[in-house]
Amino acid sequence: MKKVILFCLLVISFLGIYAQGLVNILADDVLIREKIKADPTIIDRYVQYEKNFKLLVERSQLNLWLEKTDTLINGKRVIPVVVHIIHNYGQENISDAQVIDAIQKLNIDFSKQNADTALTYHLFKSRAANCAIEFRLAKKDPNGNCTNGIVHIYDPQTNWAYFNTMKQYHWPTDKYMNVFAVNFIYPSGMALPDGAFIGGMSPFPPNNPLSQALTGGDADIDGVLIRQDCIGTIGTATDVGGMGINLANRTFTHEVGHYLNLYHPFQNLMLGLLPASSGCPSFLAPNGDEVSDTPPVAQATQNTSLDCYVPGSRNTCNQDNPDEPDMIENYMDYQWGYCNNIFTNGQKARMDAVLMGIRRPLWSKENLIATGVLDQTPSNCAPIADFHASHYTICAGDQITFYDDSYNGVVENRIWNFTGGNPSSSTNAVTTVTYSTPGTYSVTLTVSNANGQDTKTKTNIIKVIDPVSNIYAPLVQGFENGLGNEWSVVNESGVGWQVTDTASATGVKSARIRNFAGNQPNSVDALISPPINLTSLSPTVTLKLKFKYAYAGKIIPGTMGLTQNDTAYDKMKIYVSTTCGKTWIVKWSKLNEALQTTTNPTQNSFKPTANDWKSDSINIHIYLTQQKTNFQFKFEFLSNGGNNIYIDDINIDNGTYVGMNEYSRDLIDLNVYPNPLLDNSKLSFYLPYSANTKIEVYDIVGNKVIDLENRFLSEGVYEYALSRHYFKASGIYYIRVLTNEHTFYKNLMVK
Ligand SMILES: [Ca+2]
Ligand SMILES: [Ca+2]
Ligand SMILES: [Ca+2]
Ligand SMILES: [Ca+2]
Ligand SMILES: [Zn+2]
Repeated sequence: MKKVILFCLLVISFLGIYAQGLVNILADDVLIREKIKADPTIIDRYVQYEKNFKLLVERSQLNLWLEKTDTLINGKRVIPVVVHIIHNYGQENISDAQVIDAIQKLNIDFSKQNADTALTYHLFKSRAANCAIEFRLAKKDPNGNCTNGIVHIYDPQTNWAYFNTMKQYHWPTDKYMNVFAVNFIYPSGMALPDGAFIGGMSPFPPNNPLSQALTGGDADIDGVLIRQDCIGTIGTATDVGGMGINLANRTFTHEVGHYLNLYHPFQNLMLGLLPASSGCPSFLAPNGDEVSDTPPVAQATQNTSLDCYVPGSRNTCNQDNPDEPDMIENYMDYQWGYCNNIFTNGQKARMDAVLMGIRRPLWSKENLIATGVLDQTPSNCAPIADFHASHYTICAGDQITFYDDSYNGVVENRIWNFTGGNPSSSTNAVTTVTYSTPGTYSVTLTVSNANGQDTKTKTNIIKVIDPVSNIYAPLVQGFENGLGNEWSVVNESGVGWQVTDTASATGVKSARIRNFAGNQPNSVDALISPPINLTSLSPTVTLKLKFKYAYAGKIIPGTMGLTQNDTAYDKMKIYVSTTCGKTWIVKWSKLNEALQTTTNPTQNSFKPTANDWKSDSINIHIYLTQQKTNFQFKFEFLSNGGNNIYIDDINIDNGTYVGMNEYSRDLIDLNVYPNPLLDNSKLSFYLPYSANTKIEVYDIVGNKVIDLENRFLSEGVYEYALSRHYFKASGIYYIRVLTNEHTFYKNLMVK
């Protein structure tokens, strides 16, 4: 079954910002149309639902909801809130201060305390509603334990968050309004254009047939899903999508409007069956957003620059009577956040009705007690321990910095334990630790305050690697014998790199990610080589990382029309590291059609033919000239819900081989002293057997600059003068000692 989304998708295209000015890509209409096309009976259920719901609205307009006056707090209905911050220890792990700011701003908007009500068009000022709702962060969790209402959860799915995320982490939806702050909202079954993102989305109450169509009737999928930089007005919200501005400061207000059963003023569900959609009233679709004091709007009002439209300046529907301008400043329309400033009395009546109906348990007195929100003293809970490290693999002798990410209460006491590290313990929030011995190590953090303590141990998370690898080039990986123990696979979600016999460039096997199905868009897959010692190769011949790959895009018929030709393409990057995986440098990157090795994308699970394989290479000679003893590379694949990728015939070999297995450079004691070179420097070595021997000096690109020796030598010690004046230019040079059996190298610095 095709999965489709509707409701608020505030999609902002980065690409549009620089090329064509700021553009909102509107997904809603397309998505609603798709859903209704697939199941037109949604309309019947919707009409019936709205008919019943209107009865509740009428009752609330008669103030009959005051029967629950006992739970009004300062004249407001108080809704307990829990904010789940789903994060990957990056900036998306937003601060509690940003969440508290977001709740404050939400309360300002819902009680009409916002200063920009002054900007409301004069005709609409009298319709502006104080919604008399107050949101409060919960002080007790579902088990009655002390909470500050903000939960920080490590989960890489923050990069592809959707209904599953809400399902997985929600607290009881009849007790809390669940808010999920995430790094990236990625609806399953959908391909977003590169650079576009969704600001937030929120299902209507779970008894609304539109929500049911979406969630499959799962009442646990209920709450607000919002990008971490579209919630609140401080912290990451000041730099939405890296644009350096907060234009999404009302996304939270808008989404909570949906949560309380508000539609967009440009909504027109009935036309879902017709080719063109307009929010203007028609015989088939008279009701728009089901609110009478919001004038109808033909299409979402979208800013084309950072400026707001002048209030009262647009009138896209003339069927309204009297014909009023569009209420472009309504929170439920689509201008930038700072252009919006009003909920109407009609919208409030719908919110009142939903608070009398399905959402009534939230603000019942028993629930306010159960969630602790009647107690307004600042919470002081025991902290919950958590931490992350700057790096998880390093070379022996290198350092890692650890960060305390504990939450839920002030940390008054802290003790770290770093097995195998120096220091081996610490009480600082941020601590740098040196690891000297190769191995795998665990880290423990214990935090406490007067109300309790908590301990977090992460077992074997630190990998310390010998910087001199005993795996020597040449390296040939054709996957015919599997991956091999030394290789590692990172798989954030779904399917990962696996050896397959489905297709191959050479032999019968290759490595593949079966990305066509079962991989979450925006998740990362990596295939990482072991550290490779390059000193076994000669730098006289250029060294390249060679490989073959095969890839095609995926045609997704009948999707939302958000991507060109409805095709999803993915991204692959190749990185190298000479720091045992601590840091990586991108050497190769391809995405979209450029990654494709076929002429066309395909609707099927991609399986390459012989012609579909493409050869490529990356020049890595610099690492050979630098005599790196731990050269590593990784193939990283970023899924966009596209198709399968294959690699084969990975190869690090320049056809030379120093023969380290038998005679190492150490064995012949090949040495230059002083090095960097001075006028009295000498080259010396011990020749362990008698042989025809050449001694040559090469520059960094492999040009021979000096012939020092070319004759038969007996076993013994030899010494040659190597004066600075032999060399025209400063730089790195190589001495090559070549016998008929072996070649030995030594690098040389000339300053
Ligand atoms: Ca209306
Ligand atoms: Ca009008
Ligand atoms: Ca192969
Ligand atoms: Ca994966
Ligand atoms: Zn919306």
